[in-house]
Amino acid sequence: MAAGTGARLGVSRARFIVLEGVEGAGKTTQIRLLSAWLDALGVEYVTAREPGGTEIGEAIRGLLLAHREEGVPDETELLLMLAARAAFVRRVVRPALEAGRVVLADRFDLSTFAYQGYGRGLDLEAVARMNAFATGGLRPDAVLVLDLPASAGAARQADQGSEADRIENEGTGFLERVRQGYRELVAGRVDAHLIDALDTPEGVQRRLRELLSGLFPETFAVREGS
Ligand code: Z5A
Repeated sequence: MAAGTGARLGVSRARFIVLEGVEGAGKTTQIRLLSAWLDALGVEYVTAREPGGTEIGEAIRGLLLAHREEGVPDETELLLMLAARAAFVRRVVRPALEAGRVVLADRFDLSTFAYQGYGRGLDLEAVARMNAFATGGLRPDAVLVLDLPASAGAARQADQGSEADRIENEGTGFLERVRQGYRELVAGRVDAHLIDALDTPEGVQRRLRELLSGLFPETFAVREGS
């Protein structure tokens, strides 16, 4: 059975919200804008990225994203992502939800299904079983998938001048499989929502706020004076 998030544990405003999408979709930008909104609403929150968010998770991130001459077997990549996630859930997400805070996460389990499942071609059912072990069954309250063609995301990253990491370096064929994977995954999950990320940052942010206020008014509705 899925373990409870803050809301199910009786902490009314705690919600686990995940931003997803291909590189350059705007997750970091939107989390920054959502943070400003939550500040204005007086909602307590934490933000974190995956892989990462903990000391061990950040060390694993370094292992995963560095370029390697001999390559990284797909199974090794999957297990490292999940090893980082196990620490992330236990050290960051659960404590924050239990303290009544909103968690805004830059990636979670949909990334694993999209990248290691659709992108690498690993068996989706096996990925789901291993992911459930790593998370202890914890599921997000909402997954907001910023959708845009992989080539558009890569172009944004190139404009930014940042060097491609090992996974980004797989090229647009791989990243387009990931993008299509996200679209199929959203269609099969009630907690996931597809958002057009080709809109302006402000337009995307408007849509995210509308969505969250509609889904969880007790957490995200505007209160008097905020
Ligand atoms: N990965 C995996 O394989 N399996 C897993 O289970 C997990 C992860 C958890 C982590 O990278 C890598 O790990 C990732 C997936 C893999 N590899 N890839 N690809 P990451 O999450 O740290 O980084 P990223 O997602 O690849 O890139 P990013 O820099 O975090 O992208 P972003 O946060 O989505 O975008 P951004 O930084 O907000 O914006 C990028 C640029 O676009 C920037 O210049 C913005 O100003 C601009 N931007 C943002 N929004 C807009 C709009 N709306 N219009 C125009 N320009 C915009």
